[in-house]
Amino acid sequence: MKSSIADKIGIKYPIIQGGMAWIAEHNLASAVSNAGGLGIIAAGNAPAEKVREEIRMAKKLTDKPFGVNIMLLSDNCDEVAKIVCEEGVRVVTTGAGNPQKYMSLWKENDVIVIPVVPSVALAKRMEKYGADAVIVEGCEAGGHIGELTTMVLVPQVVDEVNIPVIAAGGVGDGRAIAAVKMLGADAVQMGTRFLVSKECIVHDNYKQRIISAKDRDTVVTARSTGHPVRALRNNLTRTYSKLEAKGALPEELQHLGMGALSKAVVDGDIHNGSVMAGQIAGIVKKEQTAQEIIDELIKEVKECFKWVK
Ligand code: TUI
Repeated sequence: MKSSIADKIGIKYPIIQGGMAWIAEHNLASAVSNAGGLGIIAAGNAPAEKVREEIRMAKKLTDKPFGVNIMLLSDNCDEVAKIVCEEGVRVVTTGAGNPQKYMSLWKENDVIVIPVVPSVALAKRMEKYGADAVIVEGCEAGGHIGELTTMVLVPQVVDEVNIPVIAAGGVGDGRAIAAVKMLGADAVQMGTRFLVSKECIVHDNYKQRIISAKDRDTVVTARSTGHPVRALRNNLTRTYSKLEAKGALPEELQHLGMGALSKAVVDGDIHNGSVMAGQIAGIVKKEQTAQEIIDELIKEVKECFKWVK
C-alpha cells in the first residue's frame, strides 16, 4: 500500500492510532508504532510535565516514530506545544480546534503537523499554514465530532487540497481502509479498534462495553454547547440529553463533560461515565494485540484489492 505520509513519517503501514484523551498513553502508542503503524500519545487535559514523562516512557519502549495529540480545548496547549519540540517528537496531531498559532513553532522544529479537520475550509487553511497532511474526521468517530460523514467529507477535501488526506471516523477494518483509499485517502486513523487492544490501559469494563456494542448504541450529546460528543448510550447520555432538551445552560452541563471520561476510563463506571466510542464499535468483536490488529487489517486490505486490476 503506497502512502506518501507514511513514507514521510517513516512508518511501514499507513495506519495512525487516534489520540484518545485519558486512553492513548505510552503503552498503546509504543505498541502501535512497534507494530508498524503510528502510535499517538494523547495530551488531553493532562499536566504538561506528565505529557513529557509519557513521551520519555514511549521512547524507552520503541525506537520507531510516534506522535502526540494536542487537544486544543485544553488550558495548557502552549506548554505542551513547546514540550513536543523539546522532546523531538516526530509528529503532532491536533483536535478540537484550529492550531494555526503553533504552526510556525512546530515547522521550525521539524515536527510533522497533522491537524484534524471537520471541513473543507479548515483543511485549506491548514494547508496554507504549512500542515504536512490533514486528518479528515467524519462524525461516525467517537468523542468530539464535526457535522459531516467520512464518506462525503473525504472526497471533498481530497479535491481541494494538495497535501495527503488521512481518513478517520467509521474505519474499523480492512474493508473500510480499502474504501477510503478509493475516496482518495492516503492513510487512515483509527481510535475505537485500538481502544480494545491488549496494550490499551483503559478499564476492562470500557473494553467489554465496546465489544458488546451494537450498530445503534452510540449517541451524540452536547450539540447545544457547540462541542458535540459521540459516546455509547448510558445513564450519563440520557441525563445529559434530558437536561439539554430542557434548555440547560452550557455551565450546567459542564460537570458532565471531561471528568465523566476519566470516570469511565479509569474507574470503569460505564453507566455514569462517558464511554466515548465511534459508530464502528459494533464491528469490534474481540481484544487483540496491536500487532494482531494491524496484521489483520493489512490482510483484509490485500483481500479487497485482489479484485482490482
Ligand atoms: O478532538 C477530537 N476528539 C475528541 S477531543 C475530546 S475531549 C473533549 N471532551 C468533551 C468536549 C470536548 C472535547 C474527545 N474527543 N477529534 C478531533 C476533532 N477535531 N473532531 C472535531 C474537531 C474539530 C472541530 C472544530 C477540529 C477543528 C475545529 O475547528 C473549529 C475552528 O476553530 O475552526
